[in-house]
Amino acid sequence: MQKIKNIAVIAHVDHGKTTLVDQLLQQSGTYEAHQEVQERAMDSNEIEMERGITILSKNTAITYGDHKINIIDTPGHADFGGEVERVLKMVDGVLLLVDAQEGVMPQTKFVLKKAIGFGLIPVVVINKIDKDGSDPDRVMDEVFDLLVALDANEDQLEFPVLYAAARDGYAKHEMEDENKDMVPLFDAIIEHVPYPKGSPDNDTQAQVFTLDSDNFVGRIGITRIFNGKVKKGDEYLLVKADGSKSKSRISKLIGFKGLERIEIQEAEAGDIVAIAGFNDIDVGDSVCDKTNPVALDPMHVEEPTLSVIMSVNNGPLAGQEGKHVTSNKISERLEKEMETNIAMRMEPMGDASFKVSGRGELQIGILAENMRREGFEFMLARPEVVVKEENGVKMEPFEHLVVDVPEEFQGVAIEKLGKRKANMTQLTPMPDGTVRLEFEIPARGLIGFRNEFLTDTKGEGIMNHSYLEYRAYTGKVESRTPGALVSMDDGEAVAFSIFNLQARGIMFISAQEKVYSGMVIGESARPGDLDVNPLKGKALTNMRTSGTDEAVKLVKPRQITLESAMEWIEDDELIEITPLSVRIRKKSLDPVVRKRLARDKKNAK
Ligand SMILES: Nc1nc2c(ncn2[C@@H]2O[C@H](COP(=O)(O)OP(=O)(O)OP(=O)(O)O)[C@@H](O)[C@H]2O)c(=O)[nH]1
Ligand SMILES: [Mg+2]
Repeated sequence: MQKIKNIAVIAHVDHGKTTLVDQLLQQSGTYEAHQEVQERAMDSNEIEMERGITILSKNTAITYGDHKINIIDTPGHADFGGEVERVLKMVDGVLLLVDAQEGVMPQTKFVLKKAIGFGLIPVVVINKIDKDGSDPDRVMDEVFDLLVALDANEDQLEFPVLYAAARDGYAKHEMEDENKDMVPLFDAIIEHVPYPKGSPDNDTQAQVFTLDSDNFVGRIGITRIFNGKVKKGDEYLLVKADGSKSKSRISKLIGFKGLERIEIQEAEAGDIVAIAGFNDIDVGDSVCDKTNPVALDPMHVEEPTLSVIMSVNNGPLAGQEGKHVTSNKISERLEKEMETNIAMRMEPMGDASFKVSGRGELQIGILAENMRREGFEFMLARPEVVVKEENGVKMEPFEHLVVDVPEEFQGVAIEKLGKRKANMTQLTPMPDGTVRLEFEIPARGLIGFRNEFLTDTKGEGIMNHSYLEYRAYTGKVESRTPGALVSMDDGEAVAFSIFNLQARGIMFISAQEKVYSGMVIGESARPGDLDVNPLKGKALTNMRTSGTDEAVKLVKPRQITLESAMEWIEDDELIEITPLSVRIRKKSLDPVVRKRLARDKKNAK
């Protein structure tokens, strides 16, 4: 029987997980001599490469001595925490990376809490020790305190520690050690990560934790085999979370080796392999022996905390830039997403609209970004938190928030967060002259906060948050104060009018851009919306010198991105998203209707 170790690499965002996996792949000699490999090779999808972050967890396998090590690289951003949760059950150990300067951050807590809950003993890797500001001793203390706070058991508190610079390719047991490679880390994995339990002689039990597809064989389930064997050509029973069963033959069995996939004939308990042949295979399904099927527990991940209404674009420019624009197409696409993305939900709302729920704005934003790249066109409303009722009490999600700010911005950060119902739990002066402030805050208070925070701290503030728990609803939190500049006409924006409107606020559009009545073309300098005309040409009395229009000096408009728009909009606004454009508009395009709604709202107060 092959000797196998299964590990997941977990950490807060950017602490170096994917870079570490690069080095493990390289130094284990998994690549062929001539193979050309990109940096952060596991971040293989388009948006991951563009943004330099991991979004989907992915697995690879290396050989080290006589061991096979299956490694799952996970995302560190809080919005993709569901990815971490679903893989933790598939492994027998974790590498917990912590940045030697930043130390324990919100997502470090979230992922470590989950790992401790599964009874795993972390191999702690204090990473980036090459950084000037690094303080490995302090960070090591923080990790220990965190484990104590998480009620880790005695074995878990005995966790092994390594000090590493993943980018430079070394890890060591003590800071003083001189070695220049990853051998100490490989050895720590072999020594401290337990061998898989289960036996190849038992009846087959495997569970799917990721879906994939292959042009030739269709849907593929990447599975961890807990017991027995899986053989190509043999028949197995697929048991779904709802208990329904179906029999199929494995048409293709795929093993992992570095970045490659290889066809294999058979695999056994402890290993991670991809299985083809089951048409409706889903994440969480069990692949079982057909005569004695014993399904594994379905997978649980934390429920979504944020939702957004997605609807068919019905504005005046609808259908001009997108390929898939109908409610049917959008519905199909969302259903497909929910099959693989177990941390998200979708619910048809009637009126060609759907409620899409996830862990945060980035997670929903990435789905929307993927859809626009695929040719979809649609609208998004303002994100709302998912409110629940427990024993008659209205509950809302809370987040653990850490902000790092230069000392002079401490006051404004505390004041602004106070208005958003944040409760400060800790204030720590950091060695580099910044202050670390920790808060517990209703997730609602964070919607739209990032922009304001960056402005207030002149771009020097850093904020990080991750899900804490549901608590009693806290009442109204403050939101955007500036109003919108709303176009009152349809047509192409004229440079001369934009020039004049610049005095009223920050423009979102450039000259010649298409606008329509009810479209938001800028942020007003004052509270309250303002209807403006971006189409007004130059007054006739002006001298007509040729090229004067170009002479008009226009400030560069604020770039509206999908995510900045999600942060910015209010309840009465929508984002219009097409493969080419992101526009903001009023929900009701008719100015008369808007006036009436505004008056009703005022009267209601
Ligand atoms: N100075 C220094 N930088 C490092 C080290 N390891 C990684 N980095 C850098 O840290 C950044 C983030 O690295 P990634 O490997 O993408 O981090 P990650 O944890 O996979 O990030 P997510 O998957 O998005 O959570 C990159 O710019 C790396 O080059 C290190 O040992 N020292
Ligand atoms: Mg990564």
